[in-house]
Amino acid sequence: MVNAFIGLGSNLDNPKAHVIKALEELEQLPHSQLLLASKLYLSKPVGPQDQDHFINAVALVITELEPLTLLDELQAIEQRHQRVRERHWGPRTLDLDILLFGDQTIHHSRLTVPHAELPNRDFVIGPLLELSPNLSLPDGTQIQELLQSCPIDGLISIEA
Ligand code: A4P
Ligand code: MG
Repeated sequence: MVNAFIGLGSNLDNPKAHVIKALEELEQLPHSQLLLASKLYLSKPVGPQDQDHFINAVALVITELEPLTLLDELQAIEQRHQRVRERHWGPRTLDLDILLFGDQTIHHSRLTVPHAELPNRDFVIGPLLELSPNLSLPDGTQIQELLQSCPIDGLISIEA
């Protein structure tokens, strides 16, 4: 069993509802249990600025799935939310990213773990710290330390 942190993001078509629904779907992941979910956060878009703010959250699941099988499951959930891939870092109904998979480092054509952008995104670091203040990356970096190079900027926690 491995603890996996999953990032959720949406900025299209009632983003809050997409994220709440996705958290419910994470409860149904096979061979897994949803342990914790962060608050929902309103965040400024990273990437193209001509798009709406995002709703972001992070979930902690404990799973027996292999990392690529977990990715398949998450992509199936994205598909159910009519996820269409348009612009890189552009608007989306639902984005599910594997942020951390235990203390594993994975370099696969379909999967990079820790998520490559984790250290640069306050909307990931903030909820990770909410769930697990002493969390560290596989290389030993404390998540807390990431705040020095990526301070929280305009991240607002909202009522679910
Ligand atoms: N992939 C590789 N590693 C992973 C991983 N750790 N978790 C591959 C999930 N997928 C991973 O992803 C493309 C491919 O990445 C997948 O097929 C998978 O095999 P995608 O989400 O379809 O593509 P994308 O959106 O073009 O790029 P990317 O880099 O995944 O975008 P991100 O990093 O997900 O960023 N601003 C705010 N405020 N909040 C956001 O949530 N999100 C994005 C998208 C941009 N700006 C944002 C937010
Ligand atoms: Mg993604």
